[in-house]
Amino acid sequence: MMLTITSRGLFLTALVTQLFVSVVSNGPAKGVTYDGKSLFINGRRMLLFSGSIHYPRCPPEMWPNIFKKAKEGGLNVIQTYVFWNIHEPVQGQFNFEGDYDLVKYIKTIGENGMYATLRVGPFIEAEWNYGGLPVWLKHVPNITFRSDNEPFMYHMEKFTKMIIKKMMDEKLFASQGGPIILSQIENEYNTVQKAYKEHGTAYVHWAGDMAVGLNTGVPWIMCKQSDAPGSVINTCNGRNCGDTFVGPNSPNKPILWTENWTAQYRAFGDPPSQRTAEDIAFSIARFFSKNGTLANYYMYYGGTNFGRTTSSFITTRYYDEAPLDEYGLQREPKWGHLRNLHDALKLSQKALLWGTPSLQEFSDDTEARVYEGKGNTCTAFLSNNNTLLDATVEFRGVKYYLPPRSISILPDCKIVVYNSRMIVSQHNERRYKDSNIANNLQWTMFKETIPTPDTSPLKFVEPLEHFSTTKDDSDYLWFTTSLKLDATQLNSATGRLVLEITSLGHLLHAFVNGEYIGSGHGTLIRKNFVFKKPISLKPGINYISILGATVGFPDSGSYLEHRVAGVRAITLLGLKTSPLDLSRKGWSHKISLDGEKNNIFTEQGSQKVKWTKADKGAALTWYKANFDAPEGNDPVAIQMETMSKGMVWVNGKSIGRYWPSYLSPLGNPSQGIYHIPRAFLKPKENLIVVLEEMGGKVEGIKIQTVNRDTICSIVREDYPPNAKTWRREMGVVSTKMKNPKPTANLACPENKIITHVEFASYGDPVGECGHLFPGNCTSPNSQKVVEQYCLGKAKCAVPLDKNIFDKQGKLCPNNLKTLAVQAHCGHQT
Ligand SMILES: *C1O[C@H](CO)[C@@H](O)[C@H](O)[C@H]1NC(C)=O
Ligand SMILES: *[C@@H]1O[C@H](CO)[C@@H](O)[C@H](O)[C@H]1NC(C)=O
Ligand SMILES: *[C@@H]1O[C@H](CO)[C@@H](O)[C@H](O)[C@H]1NC(C)=O
Ligand SMILES: *[C@@H]1O[C@H](CO)[C@@H](O)[C@H](O)[C@H]1NC(C)=O
Ligand SMILES: *[C@@H]1O[C@H](CO)[C@@H](O)[C@H](O)[C@H]1NC(C)=O
Repeated sequence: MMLTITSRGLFLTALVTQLFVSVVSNGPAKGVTYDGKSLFINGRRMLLFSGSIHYPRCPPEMWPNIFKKAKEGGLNVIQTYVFWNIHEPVQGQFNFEGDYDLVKYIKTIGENGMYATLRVGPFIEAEWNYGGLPVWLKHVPNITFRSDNEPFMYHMEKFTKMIIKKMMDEKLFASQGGPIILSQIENEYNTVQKAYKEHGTAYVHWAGDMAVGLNTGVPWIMCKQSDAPGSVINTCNGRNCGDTFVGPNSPNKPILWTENWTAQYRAFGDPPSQRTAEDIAFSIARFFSKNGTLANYYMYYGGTNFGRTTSSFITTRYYDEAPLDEYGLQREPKWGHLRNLHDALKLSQKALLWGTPSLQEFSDDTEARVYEGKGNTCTAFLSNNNTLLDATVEFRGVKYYLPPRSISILPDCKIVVYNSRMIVSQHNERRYKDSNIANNLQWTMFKETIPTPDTSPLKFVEPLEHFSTTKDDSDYLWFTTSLKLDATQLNSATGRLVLEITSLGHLLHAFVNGEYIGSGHGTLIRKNFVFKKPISLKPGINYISILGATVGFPDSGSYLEHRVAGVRAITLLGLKTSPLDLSRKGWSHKISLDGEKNNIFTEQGSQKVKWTKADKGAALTWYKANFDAPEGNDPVAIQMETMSKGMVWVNGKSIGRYWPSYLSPLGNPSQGIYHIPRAFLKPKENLIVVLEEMGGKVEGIKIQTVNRDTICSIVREDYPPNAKTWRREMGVVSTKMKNPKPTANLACPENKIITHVEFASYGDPVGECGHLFPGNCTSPNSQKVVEQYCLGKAKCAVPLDKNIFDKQGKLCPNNLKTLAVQAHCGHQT
């Protein structure tokens, strides 16, 4: 996982750029250099606002729109990892096409006027299968990953060189006129270095030297690497780099934040995680107030872990809580509040990049961080670090109010254009709607045959280790054996017979004589588990068939090449001679399911098996149906909550693993709804195939469209006007507004207009978008005024003006007034 926040990096809009033409250049005209203050990109200091977006986590059809929204959000850098295992799935066989077209991805970033950071790794962690390392690497003789081990270094260097050459051949580095301004070698190595002792130190220095030797003309970075060698810049990853980062290991290296986590990635079994817009804004502002010049949001858009690409137990949806949600829709107020922050920092960039910092402390919790430079440039950050109490501070003769744990930005040391706690950007709520035309699903089914030792080719005394046996060709590995019992043994049983299976992870489904008897699974933290279930056996031969499954290879920690999973020990309890250890009884193995081998999720493969009308939900069953693309252009999702665990394919492409039966401690599925990119769909007759491992109600599956058409604004009288309304000219910050006041700004997504005003209250309303309520005083004309400003419009700005809502000033006169509006967007009819 990486979250990078770059402070002091500003993406210059055309307007701001003009103001900076006169700025002295301090580096070479081409390429990237740095000093202790900032990077120089093509000779210019810049503040850089960066966001992580990963190419394999969204189809290429979505890239341009995602980049456009990132740019509108104020980003000027896109950061991506390079995913070795998708590019070289089989040793020596490369794939850089289609979804994996890295060159096209970097070019598209450049075409959108943004820079790129390339995190080559090639170990990347990233909640990605095996941390990005190809599984074949595990089978290279004598290999030790991420250590000064000849086989590992050989393959790592070879891949790194190939990627760098590919980029250089296409002239993609800034030194060649391209968009790449930084590259990263290795990833958070400090977290495992100790485990490798002196081999770790030798390795990480070798890696840095090897990378630098490739002469890309742009700096290399190492995140979380306090002893980054030579010219390699060590950077911070985390939540609050403004306070936790001790700084680079040389005064000549700038302060860069390569991962600031916009939320937390989620594993199956986790409750929802959220990091508020206010909290992220606070830590980003803090970072820029303390000499930071580049911050990266990890993730700015998370997207989807399609197919089997996640690491162990990670959900299919990735960082849905990011400013752009899984569907690429703006999550508000996060997206807008951070855009406003970037605007405020851009207004301050001259002072931040060329000014001299100073600190004025007012109290234990409050302080001013000021940057002053030539020609009276001055920018101040006023901060209140107390999480409970607000504060008023006097700065240069003026009193400023600061809500709890908040930072105000004064680009001219006078006017507050932004406060991290006062959200003036719009809010919204995501809603799902069942599609009218896509839900006429006529399901048919195909049941997997439960194998016996006769039909399982791989024989061994005891169960084989799961990862090494499947080599990740499939999640699934069958373990089968037979057990002969005579009537006397059964009759003398002391009670019920119980099958006990110890597993090293991640999941198993047990069958006795072809009958499903139950499942068990581990967790992200504790992958091993014990499965125990009463069973019935008959005199004569009994078959025990265990389907072991993994949910992604591990991605973190040391010695990844030695991790193990799968069925370990099998015991039968309850016989008179009990317990009966079956672990060394002779086990036969079969890799993957018949349906997988036949690719029955494709149009062609589906014809290889016989499908019958679906009946009620048995374990290990494939289902198939056709559907037409849902109406309109909104993104498409599939509601899977009536199913248990498995995978879904649409037109032969896997949209990922689903596992709604794994409930979080709150009693809800960690993920019940899954994304089907529109790019996977044709207008008619789309083939959907579902593999269900444990049983579920297939008729409960619903195809939906997703929107954020419910938009809100919740602003209070004392909030600053939107940062966008301010200009900086000749060092003076000003606005065209006569009497600068906050406004309730609403804008519909896509080409929609406001069709209803669902809620409007000027007074003391409470709640959040989708759940707003009037308080004890509400101006009676609230609804009418807001409708006048907004109805039928694509966007509107309602002034928070007493003269409009409360001319007589009679409305609860002692309260600061809030204006809350909720509106619905739709297409013009
Ligand atoms: C990113 O921001 C969050 C929210 O304040 C903070 O908790 C986290 O520590 C930051 N990450 C780093 C690497 O500092
Ligand atoms: C692996 O290591 C062993 C012991 O060091 C050595 O004898 C063997 O030749 C090595 N194999 C390869 C393929 O390098
Ligand atoms: C910022 O940089 C200045 C000048 O290099 C230094 O004096 C100051 O201590 C730095 N502030 C922080 C918070 O690192
Ligand atoms: C700010 O407050 C947080 C939470 O109370 C605390 O952990 C941190 O040390 C404080 N930072 C400063 C600079 O006072
Ligand atoms: C309205 O007044 C009641 C009673 O004084 C109070 O408990 C409640 O918190 C008030 N509601 C709001 C939204 O201020």
